Amino acid sequence: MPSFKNLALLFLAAQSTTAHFLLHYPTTIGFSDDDEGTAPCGSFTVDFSTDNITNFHVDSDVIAVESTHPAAIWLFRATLDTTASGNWTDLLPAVSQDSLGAFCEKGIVVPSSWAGQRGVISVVQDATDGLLYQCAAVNFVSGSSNSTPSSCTNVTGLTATFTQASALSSIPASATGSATSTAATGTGTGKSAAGALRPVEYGAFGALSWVVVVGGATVLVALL
Ligand SMILES: *[C@@H]1O[C@H](CO)[C@@H](O)[C@H](O)[C@H]1NC(C)=O
Ligand SMILES: *[C@@H]1O[C@H](CO)[C@@H](O)[C@H](O)[C@H]1NC(C)=O
Ligand SMILES: *[C@@H]1O[C@H](CO)[C@@H](O)[C@H](O)[C@H]1NC(C)=O
Ligand SMILES: [Cu+2]
Repeated sequence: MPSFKNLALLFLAAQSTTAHFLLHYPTTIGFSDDDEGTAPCGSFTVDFSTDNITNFHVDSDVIAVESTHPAAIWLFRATLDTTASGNWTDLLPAVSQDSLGAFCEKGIVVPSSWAGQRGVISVVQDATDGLLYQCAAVNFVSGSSNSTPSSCTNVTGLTATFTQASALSSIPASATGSATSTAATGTGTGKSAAGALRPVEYGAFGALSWVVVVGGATVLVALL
């Protein structure tokens, strides 16, 4: 007879096969498996009077996601536009995750001048089901987060590398509008805050190379 624990695991497995991806931190404004493909927030509308609002530290904080697709490319971005209709700032280059499961990017930096203002953190995933969206309503606060949420974990064997993603760089900011996307801190600055992802060489918009430290092994990744 299956134990309670096994049933719980089965239940979790069944659940996660239906969820394209989950935004664990900062808290999502809503998740709908069927409508996660609806830009800009997976069919949900930001509403600061009802949403669960997270304090997000401008100098260093985390974004925790969980993918049920075997491989995915992520875009992490933010805006002071509380309608999430545009004015996006990319927080990192696109990140390619080469495994299914939990992924937490630490050391996310947003412009320090945003402290004291409300805004939206957006996560976009490009994977087998196309572009999928989640948003979090946040208060940008000064300083660095001094605690890591328990949801901030990496699946064993995770590899994550910066990449280029044409689908993500041309995503619409809304169903009808066009995206205005700018680099958060400029190419080559602030990116070392991204934990083990370290840039070693930059091109204008073309060639990027990154040193990626994965489980102690260092790999040089060169991308066209
Ligand atoms: C808000 O988010 C926190 C942390 O994830 C959670 O514990 C709480 O239940 C949420 N509240 C609502 C109303 O969703
Ligand atoms: C757009 O973002 C910039 C900061 O990146 C901010 O100064 C400006 O107020 C924003 N505009 C709108 C309309 O949200
Ligand atoms: C997860 O892996 C990425 C890429 O290697 C790294 O930057 C990040 O700090 C890791 N997250 C945790 C919680 O260790
Ligand atoms: Cu899916």
